[in-house]
Amino acid sequence: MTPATTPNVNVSAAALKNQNNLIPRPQSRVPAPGMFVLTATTALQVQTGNAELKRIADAFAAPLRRATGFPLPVSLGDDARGNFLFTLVDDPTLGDEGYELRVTADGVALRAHKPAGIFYGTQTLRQLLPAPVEQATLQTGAWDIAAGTIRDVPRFVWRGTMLDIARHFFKVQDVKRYIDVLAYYKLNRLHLHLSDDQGWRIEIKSWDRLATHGGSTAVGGAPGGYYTQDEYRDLVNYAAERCIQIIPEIEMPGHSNAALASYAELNADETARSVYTGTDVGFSSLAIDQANTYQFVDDVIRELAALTPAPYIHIGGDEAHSTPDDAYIRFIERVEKIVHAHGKQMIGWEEIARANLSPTTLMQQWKSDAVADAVKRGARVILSPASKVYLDMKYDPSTKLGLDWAGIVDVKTSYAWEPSTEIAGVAESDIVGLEAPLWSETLVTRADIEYMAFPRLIGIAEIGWSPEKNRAWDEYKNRLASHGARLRAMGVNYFASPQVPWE
Ligand code: IFG
Repeated sequence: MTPATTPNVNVSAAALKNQNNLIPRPQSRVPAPGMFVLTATTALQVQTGNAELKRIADAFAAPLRRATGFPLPVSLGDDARGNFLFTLVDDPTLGDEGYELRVTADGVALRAHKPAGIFYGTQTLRQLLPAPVEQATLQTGAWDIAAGTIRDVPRFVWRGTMLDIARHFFKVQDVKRYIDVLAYYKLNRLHLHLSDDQGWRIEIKSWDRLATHGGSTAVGGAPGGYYTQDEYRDLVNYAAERCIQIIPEIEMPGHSNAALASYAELNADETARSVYTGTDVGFSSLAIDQANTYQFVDDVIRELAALTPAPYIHIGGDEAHSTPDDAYIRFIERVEKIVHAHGKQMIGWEEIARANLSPTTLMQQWKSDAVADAVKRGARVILSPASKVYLDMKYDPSTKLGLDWAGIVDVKTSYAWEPSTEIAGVAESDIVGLEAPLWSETLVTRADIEYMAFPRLIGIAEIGWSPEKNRAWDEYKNRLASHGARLRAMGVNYFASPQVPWE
């Protein structure tokens, strides 16, 4: 039996292929001869005393045990006893999310400056293993990992997607499954659109009718629903364990019919609006010059801030067609002060750029270059160009789900664009990152969410994480093609776009 350290152990073609098909593409990857083979004696080891690393290692090992049938014990210790070593090192060049992964025939060494880097290294390890590793049942293997060194650091800090919970409501369990796939592709922000004209989806204890009445229905009269604060905390914690920050959005002053239907006194004419199940936009507005409007905003922001570990709260601000311009600007500037008073920074859709705001407020670009002015005043931007990354846009005219007001967004369109040149006057240094909104006017089930999100969101995750240089659709589409087997193994209802040579 040749000793396992023989350097010229052949690497299996499958292992090499997996190493070539990673998404997001790593910043640097140097293959080496040989491979590490997972076996019944493989043991994982976490440096002593780091509970978060132990949790990440356990979360990585659990699905591997299920698919391989191997015990894969996780122990604490600093010697090199285990052949899977997870350690934190003092290497600031790896930043908060970067990692270095070294694979040899003898073992795997995963190092990072922060725990999130170890988490992201384990997502890469999952992709280095064959697709059946993602199955929930025992598979035959073999479980080869090609040798080599990967050093990987993300390009943008903000790599996200938005899920519209307001037009249609989605249960915690559905959102958790969605989070699983987002984390697998190293996305780290999930913006939840929690209120709109058609629904209010988060319990606010000081204004309880917002959820109980404002959350009672949905577009087309579909069942309503809302998250209790405990359910919301559970979602926030689930996401945080997968290095995803939940960013809550409460829409104001427009897109506010659900609130105006819940409390008569919030309306200028003291008359509660009816709940709304259509899909028009721009017809609602909070009463800008009423004192109780700001009590409402303050109470909602206070309770939401207490539920939000992330440093940001999103206050919407888009399509306030029923709010006079000067009143809108006064309102946005006053709300920013309320958000700051509750210890959070503010995010708003691009329309808020008209107001005079703190440079810490993030502008979310979606359909114009309005943010270019704000950038001159020091604002930073989240890019969400509707014509590129609105996941509710149809893939092609025959797509049953979705809309097409921003055009048809096929898989290539959502990948073949470059953030640093997307908006004139908005350079790389002005961009905190990108986010792909998925509006749910036409989506009812988790399968609908997955169909519209995948595979486009996978390419967007690559744009957010991978280096700009050499990024090209003709190369990427072949890597994406190999992920069909992974998505199928995870049970994801993705759209098998004819633009991709799926395997
Ligand atoms: N624009 C509206 C959304 C939604 C969307 C559907 C923004 C910021 C069209 N506002 O996108 O509420 O209706 O594609």
